[in-house]
Amino acid sequence: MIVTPICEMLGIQYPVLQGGMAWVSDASLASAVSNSGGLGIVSAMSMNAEQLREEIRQTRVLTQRPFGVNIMLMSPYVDEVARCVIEEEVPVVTTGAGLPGKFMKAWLEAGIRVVPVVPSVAVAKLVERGGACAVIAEGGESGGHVGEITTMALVPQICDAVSIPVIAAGGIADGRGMAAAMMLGAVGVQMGTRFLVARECTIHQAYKDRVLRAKDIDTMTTGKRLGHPVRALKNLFTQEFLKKEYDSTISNEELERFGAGALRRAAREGNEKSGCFMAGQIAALVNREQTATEIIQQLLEETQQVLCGAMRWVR
Ligand code: TUI
Repeated sequence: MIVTPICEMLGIQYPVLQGGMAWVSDASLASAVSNSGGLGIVSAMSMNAEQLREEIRQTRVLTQRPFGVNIMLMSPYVDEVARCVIEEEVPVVTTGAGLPGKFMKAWLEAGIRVVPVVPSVAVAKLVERGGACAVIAEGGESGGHVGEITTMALVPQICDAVSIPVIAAGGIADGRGMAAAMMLGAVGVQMGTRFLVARECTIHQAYKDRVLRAKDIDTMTTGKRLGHPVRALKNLFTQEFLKKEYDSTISNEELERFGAGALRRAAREGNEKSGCFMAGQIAALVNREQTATEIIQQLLEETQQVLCGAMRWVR
């Protein structure tokens, strides 16, 4: 058994969170992870308040256990979904791609536990002062919108800088990664890429197949020029995007337009040419479709084994 302070804080059995992935993290995946003892998270990214409300209610039909909602702060619907999580009495909110300051007071007054994703020490300190109960330190190995610093460098620095619990994310997909994160001071992990291939994950099979086949050097980041680099599996889309990114005759607006809808095309349509298959650098380690329960059980067994063997070289 691995029990850490975030288990009690979030009302979960195991210190494992499922990343809130746009067009991916729906009621099916989130409820499966929560039913397996982790914290399932519904992504509000691609939804307006009405759609999110429906997804939250569906999650509640499928699980009695706590779950979270991830609010992508760059979402055009951010204000209405921020209100929706209060109305629906969502127990945990994670945030990404920005600073949650504007919403903190209302969420805390509603009794919501807020756990922001942070890419740097400065942002971690800021959200701690703002009332976050924990932070998710996400390294640049992650899929999707990424910061600069690697998990290995980021987690211990954030652990030193804040006194709230730190959850590690980015490049973690098995017990070795989870044990390593705990050695760096984290008291839990968040995984996205590993849960992409969960049986209960409803994305197109072509997306899962691409993750299952991925090799170590198969991801890349694009979009640095726009201020929000995104890591995804290399394909025709990322190649074309990169070409346009380095072409100074193409405006930022044009580049944004080219990227719009690409994640939906990957996740819902499995479009190999014009889809953006966001995934982390650890995709190469993910080579088996499993249920959420199998993923979490295996992860914890491996972590326990690694942690118990940690004295091996100590004389
Ligand atoms: O948010 C993510 N990952 C994401 S969001 C997303 S949807 C998207 N689609 C197209 C373009 C851009 C996004 C796909 N993947 N992870 C959490 C995360 N948060 N990573 C980095 C940050 C972050 C960055 C800056 C958090 C706070 C922050 O504050 C500083 C500031 O300047 O806002």
